[in-house]
Amino acid sequence: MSDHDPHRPTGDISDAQAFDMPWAGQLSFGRAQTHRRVDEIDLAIVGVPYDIATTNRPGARSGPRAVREQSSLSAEFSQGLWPWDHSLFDRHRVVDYFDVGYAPGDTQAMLTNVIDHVGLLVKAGANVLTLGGDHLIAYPVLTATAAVHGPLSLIHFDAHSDTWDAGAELNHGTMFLRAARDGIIVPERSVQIGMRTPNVTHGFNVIHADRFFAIGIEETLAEIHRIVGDHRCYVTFDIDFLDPAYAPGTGTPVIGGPTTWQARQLLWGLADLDVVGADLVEVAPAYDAVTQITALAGATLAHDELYLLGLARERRQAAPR
Ligand SMILES: [Mn+2]
Repeated sequence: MSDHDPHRPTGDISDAQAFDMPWAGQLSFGRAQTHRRVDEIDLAIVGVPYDIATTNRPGARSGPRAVREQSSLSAEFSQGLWPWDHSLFDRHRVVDYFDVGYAPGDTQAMLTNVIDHVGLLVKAGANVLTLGGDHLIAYPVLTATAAVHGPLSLIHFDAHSDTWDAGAELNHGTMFLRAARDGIIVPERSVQIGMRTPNVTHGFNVIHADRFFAIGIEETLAEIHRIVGDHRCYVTFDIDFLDPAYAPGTGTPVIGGPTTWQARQLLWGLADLDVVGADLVEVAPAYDAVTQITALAGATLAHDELYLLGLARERRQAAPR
């Protein structure tokens, strides 16, 4: 990618990204450039290293860094991520905005800071891919995104529906019911895929894992399209959607889930939808295999999500509405 003479540094740190060496170089998503000039960003990657809303084992605070590290593999080829036919980096200003901070232990600060930073980016016209963090981080991201784009369809991949009714309790299993009650997502136009835990649907369209396996990828995609249509949507991907054989490094694993190949097929099938925001959450590297398969799955699926954002962005620019 970089064709300058490495023995003659230009003064820019991007010289040192070692593009041909996936095991080295800068720790930004896909070796994207890093800055916070919100007016100069098309696709932003934002990390939220927060995990104190977990209901089982914590550790997703280390997710953004682990996913970024493995993203040097998903972004290894200058032609783009297979099987997409282009590199996002050639067509968009892809920028890693890095992490949103908060005082450790202060959930309210995390919520406020994510709304502020994602709000700045979305208002400036960027589309944001957020790396979690536990799934609660999707709630402030949705709040900031819906403030600009209006109430959203949620396309939700997970082993859990995260619509648990626990009154005022806000944790990584309750926030989508809260978001629905806030009016920032529209349950009737939303679809949840992969559930293999008890749940009350609360008006959401739910494709449990057993039904997904029964009807297959094509019919699942058709159903998603029937439900979402041309409504603006947000894709949220909990890595525990995958079977723990493919993603052991997560806080609340549930056996009997889909494969990484099935997950990628599903994301590829969303390429014609009006996706305005996305996240990849719940990668907890401390429980990952030494092979880092969970983080690699997370990086690759997040990269697929970035393509959804890029393609939808190009269509909106070609035909504004
Ligand atoms: Mn989950």
